[in-house]
Amino acid sequence: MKASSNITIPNITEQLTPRSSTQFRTGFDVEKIREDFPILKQRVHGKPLVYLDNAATTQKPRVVIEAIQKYYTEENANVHRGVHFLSEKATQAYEGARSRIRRFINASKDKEIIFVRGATEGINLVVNSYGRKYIQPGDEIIISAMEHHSNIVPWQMLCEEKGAKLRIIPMNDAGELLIDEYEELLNERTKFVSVVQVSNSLGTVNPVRQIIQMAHNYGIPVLIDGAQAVQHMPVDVRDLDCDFYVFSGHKIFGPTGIGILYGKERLLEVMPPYQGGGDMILSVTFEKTIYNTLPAKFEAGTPHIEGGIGLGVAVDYVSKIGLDAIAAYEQELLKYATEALSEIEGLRIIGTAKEKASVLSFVLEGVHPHDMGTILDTEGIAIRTGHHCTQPVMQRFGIPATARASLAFYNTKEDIDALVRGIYKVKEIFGS
Ligand code: 7TS
Repeated sequence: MKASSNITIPNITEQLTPRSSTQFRTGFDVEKIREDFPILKQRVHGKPLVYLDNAATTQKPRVVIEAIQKYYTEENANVHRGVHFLSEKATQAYEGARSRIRRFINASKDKEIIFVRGATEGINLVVNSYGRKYIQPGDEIIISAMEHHSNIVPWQMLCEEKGAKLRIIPMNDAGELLIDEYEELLNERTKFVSVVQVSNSLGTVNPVRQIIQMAHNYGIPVLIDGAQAVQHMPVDVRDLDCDFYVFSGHKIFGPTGIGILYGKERLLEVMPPYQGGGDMILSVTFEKTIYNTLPAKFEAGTPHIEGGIGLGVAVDYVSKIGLDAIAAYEQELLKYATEALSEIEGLRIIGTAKEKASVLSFVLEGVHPHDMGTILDTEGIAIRTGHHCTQPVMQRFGIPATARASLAFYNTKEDIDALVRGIYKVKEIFGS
């Protein structure tokens, strides 16, 4: 670390105070919302916690924590099995959560909602079930240049096994997909399209409706990775007309280890099971097994019961605040943060698409992002640094890593001010 003592730090408190005192137009009561999240009251290294790592995982509101506690205090039993009182209660709570999640993304039937461990498992399920059944040698699968590794590696593994080919939709320097190039990639060999809705490392919101429509013109099914979308904007799978949609519970204020695969019924019906075991069968003999109907066919073994229940409560919590209100507030916060960061000399924002969610990746001249993250941590500020499981994005921008501040609706302008002050401290230490 190169320390320097003769650097002048602009008086950022002075600079930022007028902005901080301005109310956002949306009139979002963020202080009231923060009351719902006990962890946000913590101090870290003696400083108030400023949590800006929401793309990695979000914090949990009290209603979710209490639902999990209630489950273990009053309802715990295995589901779909017992005739006894508690098993009935647990089953009702778990299946009730499935309905809440179905409503949340506007799927038409509960059986189109498959509980999985997270976005990663949702994609792996589709690859291993649909992909292994329908992808043939010479086929092509299209993904984009900004996919998370979880939407690259499973497809690569499938392509290797099947002798199929992965084609990549490129992006421009702002981090926007080149839709004309996508059109060029689509042809009669294309058998699947799998694209992220919101990039976790750039923040880009992709025009997935158009991407889906274009694939459907060729009769090609589309999976949308919504891991960074559902917590920021309203998602309606029927309006999108996607064939599959995945997201992770822990990124939408729910528990870890639970996520959702939505699939159109007619596709899920023709797909073979992903895993074998209890619950996914109707009958078993040593000669033959008859598989269960949807959604059980894809849910082998005892599920993450309290995870599903917690996720159901989380999506209801988010719906009550309203995704439109959340999106409007976060857009104002994003604008404020983008302007504040852009004023810092030597700082370059990576990901400057016109349509963005509240994710800010950046690099600072002369400072490795890891050093930045470590110093910010001493100020109580949590960001993520690294390649964010999107190494091809880093390669595209010619950088090894970024620092990333990712915002949720409980973040405030004061959080952004703290981040800016922290970055000036980093600059002071590094003399950059
Ligand atoms: N897809 C996207 C777009 C993601 O951002 C992530 C996780 C995943 C899939 C995988 O989700 P999981 O819950 O199954 O692991 N993204 C990040 C991130 O940006 N920082 O930590 C995890």
